[in-house]
Amino acid sequence: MKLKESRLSNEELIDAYKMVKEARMLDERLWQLNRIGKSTFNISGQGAEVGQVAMALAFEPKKDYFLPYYRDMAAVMVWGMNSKDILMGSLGKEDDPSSHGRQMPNHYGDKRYNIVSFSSTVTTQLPLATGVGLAMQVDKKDSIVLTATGEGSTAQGDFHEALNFAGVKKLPVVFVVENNGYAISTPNNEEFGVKKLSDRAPGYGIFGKHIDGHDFAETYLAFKEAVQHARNGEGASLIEMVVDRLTAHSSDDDQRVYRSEKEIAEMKKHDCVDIMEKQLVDEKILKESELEDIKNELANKINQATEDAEAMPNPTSDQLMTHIYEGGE
Ligand SMILES: Cc1ncc(C[n+]2csc(CCOP(=O)(O)OP(=O)(O)O)c2C)c(N)n1
Ligand SMILES: [Mg+2]
Repeated sequence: MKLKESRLSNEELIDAYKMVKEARMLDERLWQLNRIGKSTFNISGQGAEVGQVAMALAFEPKKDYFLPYYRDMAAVMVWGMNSKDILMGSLGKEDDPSSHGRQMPNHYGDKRYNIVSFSSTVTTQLPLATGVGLAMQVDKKDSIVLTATGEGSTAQGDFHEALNFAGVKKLPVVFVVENNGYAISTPNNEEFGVKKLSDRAPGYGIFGKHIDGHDFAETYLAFKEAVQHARNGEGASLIEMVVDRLTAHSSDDDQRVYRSEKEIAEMKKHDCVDIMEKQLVDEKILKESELEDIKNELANKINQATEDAEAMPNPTSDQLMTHIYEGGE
């Protein structure tokens, strides 16, 4: 679909693109920091930024809740976190809003924006999201809940428990499965027996949709529909969003061991960021030179955020047990 079919204004589309590009460039910086030994780990959303930004823009950050997973950097940035916040998490700084440097990098959480912290144990955020949805329903609040996971994680029992209960209670929860083709080295054909994961939605009595996360407008409109559904009291949704994983699973593996050179090269030919840039130019929303200006602006912004984050204090050993439990010192 054309970007303009999203019915967003040119200004809104340019802002969306800036978020996509900032997330991409920030992730590249996180890889550099890892490779020079300044951060311990990185797990990337490269290849999912367009889908994530389109998805998050369909919600009302601060009012709505988000229970993300580790690849959701672009989405948490739409929700309110900035580059310095993310960098402080990766560098384990005391002022890291996710966990004051106690969690692994990429484990996003931010009370200011209703982003709920999560565990490394995959899929555990889904039953929690169902619980937040139940709280919203019981308290008669208008807030709705977004939660995300990978497709491999749908094999966990938590997935079934969360969707079943959300279906029974008609809870205002939007479940997104970011299908990037792999669970570490395990490909889709060894992960599930259905054609599309969204085909499972009717089994839970909820709304389901399969979308291409490279297509900004299609993604935005699908999430708008799911959001409307939840706000109308019609219950939960399961959206399967097809994305790519342009990098290895994490900074600790090399995907060339389990994916062919040809497959990786083909995937890189349809990089979602390149697709969005081409659409912006083709639809005469931005000129090539303006894309270049945005890139330079963002490079300065990320350099400044890196400098600022590196200058922040590290946690000290006498604070080891603080920020671990709610109400703890
Ligand atoms: C319960 C559990 N089992 C295994 C792991 C190890 N693990 C971490 S990420 C991952 C792959 C998840 O794949 P997918 O759900 O497709 O998400 P992706 O990383 O591809 O985005 C695995 C197996 C874990 N963290 N938790
Ligand atoms: Mg996956």
